[in-house]
Amino acid sequence: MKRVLTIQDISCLGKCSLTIALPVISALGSETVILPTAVLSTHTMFKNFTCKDLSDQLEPITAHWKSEGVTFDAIYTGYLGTVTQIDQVKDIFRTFRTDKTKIIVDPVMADNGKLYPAFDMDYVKKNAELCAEADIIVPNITEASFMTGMDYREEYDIDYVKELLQRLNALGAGVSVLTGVSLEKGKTGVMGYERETGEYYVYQNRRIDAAYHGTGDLFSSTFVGEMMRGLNWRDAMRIAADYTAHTIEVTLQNPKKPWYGVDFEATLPELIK
Ligand code: PXL
Repeated sequence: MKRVLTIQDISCLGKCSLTIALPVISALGSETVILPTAVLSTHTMFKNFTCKDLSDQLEPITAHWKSEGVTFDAIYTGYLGTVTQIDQVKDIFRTFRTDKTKIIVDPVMADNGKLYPAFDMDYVKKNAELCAEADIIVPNITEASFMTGMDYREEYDIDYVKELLQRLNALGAGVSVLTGVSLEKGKTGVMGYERETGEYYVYQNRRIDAAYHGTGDLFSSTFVGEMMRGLNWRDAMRIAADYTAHTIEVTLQNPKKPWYGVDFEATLPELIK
């Protein structure tokens, strides 16, 4: 069985970061080891959330694992809290990276052209450094534009996306997967670039006009879980895009109209079939 380490916060209520990564990657058949970077009462789109930073726990926890001889087939990082925490995560990569460890970085920090409340340009720069250490990165268009210094655009063509991917590629990771890429009216999806082959890969499906929190985490967690099942990055990206779109559609049909997260619990049985 593959073993994945995922490093991100626990938002106790909110369906994002670890509360998505743990169930999804486990359901896809990999042992999922978690390293919580902070405990929040909810994700940061709620008002008045509490937050306990766990930076001082990262070193003792990982030192214990090291002394136990633990190894990982993948390390997947998502939302992190601070610039110093990203430096700690870089150390963790150095400690546990082997020839067969896939490092997947989702530089969670922004969406819809804006940084999330806790972040600034120093954080953007640090996240770009973290991306340089990854095998695969999965930013959305906003995060990519911040990290590459390109203008964020709501409307664009494929040349804009190719340029973003080339600049992401220059950051250092071997595969760059951009999420939230809409190349035709009524469609949205993903587009990736692989340095070794020089190939682009586009996958588009229907666009659903709804924005939920945690959908980026759902995409990335599914992507990681599918890669660990042995799929190549293109197939993993396609399945993760379909699954995320389907889950948004199912959530929209929920008469209770959830606002803070998607109903992935309802769709997970279909994913693992
Ligand atoms: O889904 C990304 C995410 C993860 N964790 C926390 C967040 C967010 C997005 O805002 O606030 C705490």
